[in-house]
Amino acid sequence: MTPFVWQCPRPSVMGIVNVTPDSFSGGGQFYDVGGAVDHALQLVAEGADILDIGGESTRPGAAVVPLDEELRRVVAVVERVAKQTTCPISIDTSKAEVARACLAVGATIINDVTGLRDPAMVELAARTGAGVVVMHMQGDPRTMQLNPTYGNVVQDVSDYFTERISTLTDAGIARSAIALDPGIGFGKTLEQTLQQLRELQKLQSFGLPVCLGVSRKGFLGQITGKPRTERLAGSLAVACFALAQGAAQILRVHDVAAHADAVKVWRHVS
Ligand code: 8Y4
Repeated sequence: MTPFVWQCPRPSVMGIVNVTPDSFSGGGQFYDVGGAVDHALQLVAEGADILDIGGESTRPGAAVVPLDEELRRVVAVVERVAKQTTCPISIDTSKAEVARACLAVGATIINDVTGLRDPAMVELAARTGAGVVVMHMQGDPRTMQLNPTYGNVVQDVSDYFTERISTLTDAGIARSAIALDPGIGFGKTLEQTLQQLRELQKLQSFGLPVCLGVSRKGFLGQITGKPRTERLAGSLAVACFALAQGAAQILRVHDVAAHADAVKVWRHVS
């Protein structure tokens, strides 16, 4: 595989594709592969620059699905989508085994919410030349929102990236393959999230693309009182705030058409 190099001459829209349990299976034993493939192709038609395909192993209270099953279904979706589009595919996983299998069938980017905590993931990325999204998370998905604590969240996230960039490049991952992500909602209170967003621009000092995932997230609900289905306007407000400062190069979103329009209009007026 030729090494992946992030190129962000303009902001990219990364469309979220959840490979969710089939609603007919009544408990998450079977994934809706066809539905996920159709959704992915729909997002490409809406203007996605990248597709982020993932299972949902981190959702609290989700039915336990055997790793083999999750692996097979996510790989099947990546394989089928890769055959039908040239849109770059990122695989949302922290499991090196899942990433390896998806890279083998056409994914070129690893989006790892643990920031490549597993040395096997680091080794895989180095060996394959895959692009990586290194996300910050305090703690683990199960306990991260219990009592997130920082000296200064912006400084601590920045220090974390300094360490990760050094570890990853020492292991043979090219700097040009790395994107950073502050991990909005991952071990951060509302106030910590707002602080991180207000000072998001500071992450530009690394000279690497910054990926931002705020789409429909909990803090928007805390501010507006709206449920997940009614958080598009709030999501767009944060996206435009970040774009206007050049603070985010990749927007990870559910609503691709709306964000693609926002990026297009923002470019015209800026
Ligand atoms: C509705 C449905 C609202 C799901 C929120 C959610 C990020 C990420 C996630 C992120 C990167 C999520 C996998 C959480 N968030 N990857 N992944 N950055 N790079 N929740 O912010 O979208 S999952």
